[in-house]
Amino acid sequence: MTLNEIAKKMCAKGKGILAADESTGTIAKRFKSINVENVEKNRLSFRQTLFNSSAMKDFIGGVILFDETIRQKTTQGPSIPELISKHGAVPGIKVDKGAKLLAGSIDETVTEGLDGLRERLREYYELGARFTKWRAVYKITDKSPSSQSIKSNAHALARYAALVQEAKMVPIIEPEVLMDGSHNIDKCYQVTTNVLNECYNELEIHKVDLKGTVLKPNMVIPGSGCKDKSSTKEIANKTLDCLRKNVPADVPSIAFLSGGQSEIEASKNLNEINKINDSNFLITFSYGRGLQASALKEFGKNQENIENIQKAFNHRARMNGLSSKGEWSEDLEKEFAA
Ligand code: 5MM
Repeated sequence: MTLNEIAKKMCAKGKGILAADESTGTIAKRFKSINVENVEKNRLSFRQTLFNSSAMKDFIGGVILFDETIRQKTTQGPSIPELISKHGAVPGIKVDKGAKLLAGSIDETVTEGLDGLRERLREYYELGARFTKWRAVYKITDKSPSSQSIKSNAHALARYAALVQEAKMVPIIEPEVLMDGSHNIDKCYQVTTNVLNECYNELEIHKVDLKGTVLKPNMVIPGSGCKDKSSTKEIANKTLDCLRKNVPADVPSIAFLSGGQSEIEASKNLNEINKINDSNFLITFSYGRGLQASALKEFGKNQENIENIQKAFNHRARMNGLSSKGEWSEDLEKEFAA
């Protein structure tokens, strides 16, 4: 398969990406919230339960894994990447080493992980990965994001993407403008514009073939502490407008992060965007919390109750599958939940 074909397969109509790449620290927070011990056995058990769900075949085009997970064998025998591929989904891997303090800047980060990346990529390909992910993080405050943070993160994202294509995998480019803060939707629009522009400048300089990439952006949305709430329609209009103006047409697929939105908000907003999507972009989800929150709660209630955990996951995957076609509704949400 060409990189372009893989990028389209991951985000095929009606499907999206499951972001199950929580690093050990992040999964620790998630498990703490449900009183589950953060040990390898439990991490495998939760993820394997999701990857064995019936929704995988119909609604999931790709799964982003963490280094530990891509090396694990399921308790039934096959490796985790084999289990994912069996459902027709593409296994992928998070390859960044996290957002680290950016020297010379106050409280901003740059994502690290370029040293030794070429060698790590070779190994991940052997383990079955066909796409990768790298996340840059930008916080909106009076002083940030600074041009130092926007430029350094874009440079790292582009060098990462070039190495990944050299290794014959599709890079997911994830520049996340965080929802934290009291900024309004227009500020988010402006910052997202600046961030995307700089990313695509650098990607061009580093000769990345955009046809073989996937963009994983934030939606254009007010900060979580903003008093002026925006309607779903306004979020959809501004998000699509921002993407149309700042993402080159060669990019085949755009898969949003959920970024702290509730599961329903994430489905509702994605649906509205797809209802008005008149671009050629395949627009879908690449959700972590937006797909897993309810399933995680069930896992916390009873780890052995696979049926309930899978039921919760299947429902969210199905709802987001509908949203990726602009076919979700509150009625269907209730009908299928029943
Ligand atoms: C699943 O969380 C991912 C990993 O985060 P850490 O490296 O901090 O552990 C994260 O990159 C995720 O893929 C995206 O942020 C999307 O997840 P949400 O929950 O925002 O949809």
